[in-house]
Amino acid sequence: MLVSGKKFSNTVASATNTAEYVVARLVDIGIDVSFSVPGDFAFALDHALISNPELKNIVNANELNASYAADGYARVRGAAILCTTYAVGELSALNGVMGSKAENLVVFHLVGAPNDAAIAKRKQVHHTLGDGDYNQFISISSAAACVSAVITPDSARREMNRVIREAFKHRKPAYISLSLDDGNRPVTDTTLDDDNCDQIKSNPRQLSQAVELVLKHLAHANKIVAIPSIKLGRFGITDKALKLIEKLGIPFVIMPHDKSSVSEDHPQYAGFYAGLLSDEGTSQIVESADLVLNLGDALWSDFNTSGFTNNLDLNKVLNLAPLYVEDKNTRITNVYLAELLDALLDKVQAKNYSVDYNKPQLSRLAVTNADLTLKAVYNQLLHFIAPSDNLVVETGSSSLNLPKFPLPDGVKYHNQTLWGSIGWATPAALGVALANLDSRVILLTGEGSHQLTLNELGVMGRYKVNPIILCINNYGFMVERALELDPDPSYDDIAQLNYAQLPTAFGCNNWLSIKVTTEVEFADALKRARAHIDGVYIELVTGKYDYGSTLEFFNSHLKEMYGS
Ligand SMILES: Cc1ncc(C[n+]2csc(CCOP(=O)(O)OP(=O)(O)O)c2C)c(N)n1
Ligand SMILES: [Mg+2]
Repeated sequence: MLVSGKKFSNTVASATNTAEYVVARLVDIGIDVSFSVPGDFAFALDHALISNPELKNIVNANELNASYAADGYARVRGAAILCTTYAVGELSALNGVMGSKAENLVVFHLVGAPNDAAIAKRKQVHHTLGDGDYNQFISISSAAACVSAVITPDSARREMNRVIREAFKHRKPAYISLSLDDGNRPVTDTTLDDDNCDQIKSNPRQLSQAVELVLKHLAHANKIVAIPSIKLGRFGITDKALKLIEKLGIPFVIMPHDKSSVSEDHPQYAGFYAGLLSDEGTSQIVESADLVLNLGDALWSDFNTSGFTNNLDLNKVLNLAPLYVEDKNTRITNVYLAELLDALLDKVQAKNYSVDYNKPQLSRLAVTNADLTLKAVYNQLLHFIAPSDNLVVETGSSSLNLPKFPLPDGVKYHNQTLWGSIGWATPAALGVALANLDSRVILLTGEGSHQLTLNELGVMGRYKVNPIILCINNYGFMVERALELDPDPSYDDIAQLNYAQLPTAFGCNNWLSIKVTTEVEFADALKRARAHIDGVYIELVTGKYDYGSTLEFFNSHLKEMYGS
């Protein structure tokens, strides 16, 4: 199954037109929520979204929010539907869709286009530049996808087979354009629907070369350390990779972007690996290994390596990427990691290499009447999180400070570590919540980021989503203040809103909304939050220059951070 948590249904059978067919194909792979902003050129698609009996359509506050919400949903369920209108809608969504591309998420971006007759006659219709050129927006939007199609009634089945297969092969967004009049016409394409679009096959010869290469590396190494990547989850193969780690009997470490891919309570866990910010002893464990097994193409990016302060000889790395295998000399393509892991699981011998690592324990700080500090916020939050929670963390001081802390087993951590577009987390929390109705979503956001997309609160209220939102109000863009050479530039000051009043203003009925300024007030608010069944909004007032030690570290390593 392509998408988790849902049975294969057959809504394609009742599709009466091409728009309904396109939507039904996506519903039938297990997607049960769509995120959208309607528009006249998209009416056929919009109708299809609300008429499919298995689909709940969410009307977002704007297209960028919709794209972030789709991204959040896809993180949990494996794929999402985003629907926007021609040009003005689709272009607004593109930052979010591009983020999904960077973060390996399948988002089907459906866009309603003007009527074919208008396009053929190069008419000057709205949402165009008036120049009769109807290709430019398709080419811009396609750049945020790994596959794109202009669907027509006589290509719909063939093209949907192709689009779904490619999107799942790469685990990246797909762009689907459908004109208003074609959307309302019945499908005439007689190609058979391919219900096994996720059955991606390796090239057998290259797969056996890859197996040989990996076995050769394993045979020549004794000290082997694995690094499981977040992409394992995206490709639905975390369990297989963990089985390999267990069968080999080798330690594994986790980098910031890959946080919560595998439990930090696993007996073979050997720590948080992030350059000079690594757990004590973990850098030594990784960097002194004979072989580092990169499972799923974990990135050696700026934030994964704490500003490139790791000291790992990359020649020792064997990268088992989702679609290829690479060592310092060779890259073998057309190898699908799911199949490679299966083959390796049959063949590898235990290495039984163990290391000394003591997981840092998070002591509980005493709660006093003192003004709230970031340190107290993290400490209380980390003791508050329950194993079934989904923690959505925004870019900014939150995402730089938080990954270093151990998380309870079972907590799912979501962050846009590579793309890092502020504003993502608030709508993404909506998407994560709708994807996972049994879990409580905790959103940790800075107030500056929140300002970009906070109108999505109204959507949360409308659809009765009940996150616990922690909005840190530190009087501006603190992460930037911390990274500036100029200590206090005025561009990091932002409008001061009455954050705790937002849920009421946005119509979030029965939400608990509290502004806290001291440690004890925060502790009390958290207690009430867990017991409150509707949404909770806590504004946390912390100091304007209260950075946290991680940011101080980044500040003192700015040169490395920017790659020089
Ligand atoms: C879309 C976008 N615009 C600008 C930035 C640059 N940027 C990164 S973090 C940040 C400030 C975040 O401030 P806030 O959310 O208040 O968090 P704080 O660091 O203050 O806790 C900015 C402006 C970005 N990453 N993405
Ligand atoms: Mg801030």
